[in-house]
Amino acid sequence: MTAQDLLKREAAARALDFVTPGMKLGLGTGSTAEAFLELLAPRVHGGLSVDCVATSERTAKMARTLGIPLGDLDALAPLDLTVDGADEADRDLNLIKGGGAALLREKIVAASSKAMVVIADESKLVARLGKFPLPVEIVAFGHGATVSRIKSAAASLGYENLIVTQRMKDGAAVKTDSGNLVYDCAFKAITNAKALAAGLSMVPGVVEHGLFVGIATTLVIAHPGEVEIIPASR
Ligand code: A5P
Repeated sequence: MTAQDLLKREAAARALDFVTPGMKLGLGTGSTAEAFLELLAPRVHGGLSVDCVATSERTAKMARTLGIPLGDLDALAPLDLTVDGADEADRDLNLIKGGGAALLREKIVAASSKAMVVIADESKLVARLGKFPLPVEIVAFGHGATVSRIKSAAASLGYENLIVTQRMKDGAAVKTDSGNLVYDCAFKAITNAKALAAGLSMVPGVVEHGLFVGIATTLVIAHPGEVEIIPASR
């Protein structure tokens, strides 16, 4: 296990303190969220009663393998808590998510939860979002035209000449669990996450973007020798 993996596990372990019996839980996607699942499973087998909703097919598969009970969001919402990772987080609890292409379901589940605890190693904590290219989920129909309008919307907010790259894997377009495409937008430095989130949401063809603004309630950041808890100030 690398030093970074150990930090992810420490953040995941600390998030277990937020879980109480009877909770309805959203399960995030990605390696840090998977560390949380691995730690949650023995608690469940030890008698902790929770009803969970997965944010991706990948997470659902792992939860089933680990024997964590899964349910349907429509039946369980509102959830008490979602625990998920992030690609970047700032101290105002704005996030970039979607590195694992699960941003749409992650945002639906988190928005359907009373609380969202974000777990990450310290490399994810940034002074300003944007170094990690922002994932945007786009409908396949007219996706080239949609990308042009994303660039125009970005330019109108001061992000000129935005580089937008379609996410590919093994020579094929990446498709999300909902069958859409993913484009990664190299903003480099996002000066106003709320304004950009609103601007991107206005573009027809954009299903969802990976900016999470006003959704996370607690950041759990693992540093070597210390786990930092950053609550939302709102
Ligand atoms: C999945 O789509 C993402 O939002 C993940 O939460 C994010 O990429 C963090 O993943 P890691 O925990 O693997 O870094």
